[in-house]
Amino acid sequence: MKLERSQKLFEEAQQYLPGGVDSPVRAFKAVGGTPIFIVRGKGSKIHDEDGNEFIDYVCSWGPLILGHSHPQVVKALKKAVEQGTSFGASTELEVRLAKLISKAFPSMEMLRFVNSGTEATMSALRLARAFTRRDKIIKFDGGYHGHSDGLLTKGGSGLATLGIPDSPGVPLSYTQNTLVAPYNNIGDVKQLFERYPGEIAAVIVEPVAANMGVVLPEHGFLGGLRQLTRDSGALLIFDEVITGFRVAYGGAQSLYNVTPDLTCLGKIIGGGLPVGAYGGGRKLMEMMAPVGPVYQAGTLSGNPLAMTAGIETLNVLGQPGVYSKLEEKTSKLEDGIAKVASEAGVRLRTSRIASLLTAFFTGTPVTDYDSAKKSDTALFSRFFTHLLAEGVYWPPSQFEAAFVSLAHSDEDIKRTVEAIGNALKAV
Ligand code: HOZ
Repeated sequence: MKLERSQKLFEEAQQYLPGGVDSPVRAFKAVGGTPIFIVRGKGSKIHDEDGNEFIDYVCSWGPLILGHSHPQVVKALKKAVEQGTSFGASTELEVRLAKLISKAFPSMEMLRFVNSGTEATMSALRLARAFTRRDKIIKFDGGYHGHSDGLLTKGGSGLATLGIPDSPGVPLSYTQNTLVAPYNNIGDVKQLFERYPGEIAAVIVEPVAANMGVVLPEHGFLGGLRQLTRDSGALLIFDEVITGFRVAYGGAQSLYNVTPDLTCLGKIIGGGLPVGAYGGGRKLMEMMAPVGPVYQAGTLSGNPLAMTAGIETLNVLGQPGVYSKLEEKTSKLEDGIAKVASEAGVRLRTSRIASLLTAFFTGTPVTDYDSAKKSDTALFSRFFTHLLAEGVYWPPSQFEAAFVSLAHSDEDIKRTVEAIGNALKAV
């Protein structure tokens, strides 16, 4: 595969952008080789600067659940762009998207739009601390909630990819109120509540962990968190930035039937444009300025282009049969991976919910970050490189999720399984 243009651009990019990228996982550091520079995407495919075509399983890390450049989204965006790109003032679009979200997530009676998942989780925690008048929070080892200071400890995603446990530049005082427990371990969470009675403001959790690879909550884990938080006057925050509108229209909370106090969303609700949101019950949300005293603001929040892409995306997702189609496609992919892995004699375990999937290169069950880390990352790197050469763009880290979109055809899945089979034989 020719990668001359990407190579040249990557060299040039490194002169101006640290590591040549604007987000670390894009740099292929965990897998080696040259990051591809993308020119365009259509449906399930992306095309790079050298004219290579790839079946895309990154899908912009989730938002492109309809695939790239979905005609309905593009048409609406073209119209919206002509009306103006940003006003720093309210539009009807914000009300329309908020209504759609609130209907899908009844726990979000009110919400506030922001520009990223990072902003959503950071703001939700501020609100939780203000509401409870407590400072400490609990997060989970390998959970990733964006890069705000207080959450940059024992994180997944790029931190896991690069093996960075805690980032320098974060004062100790910012993280000393962040308590960390292993995912799926309700006993340890209970112990933290016992150790710090009346001090914990909130538990923040990805209801399905998706930044240490996909790790499903074990039976009783989410319900246990709900019970512990309720009993101790703390809030439960679901970070559904990845799972929201992905694992089901109503997110993981609808699938697992556990209602959080606050929900953070991102990705899909902007249809590929920068967006995030946090929301919860009216009483809680009315603590936000200008109604209440908790401050949070943003010039581009509720941006008309992001709102437009979000509305169109949710309108398509709200049609009957969409989630069963996604389920069907992804289960075919998962079954295919299991089959070719066994044929190739490679120890590999898939972990999947709906159209979110990770293939862990390990023979032991993955239930938390420690078990995810048992994966053979060197083997994963070789797998990734072979797969790329076969025309499949898989997430460039063992600790990320692969995303299947509605645009992935049966032929794409078939070709992908063949390519994975070839890659597994080669490694
Ligand atoms: N795990 C991240 C998405 N939640 C990867 C994207 C990024 O950090 O650039």
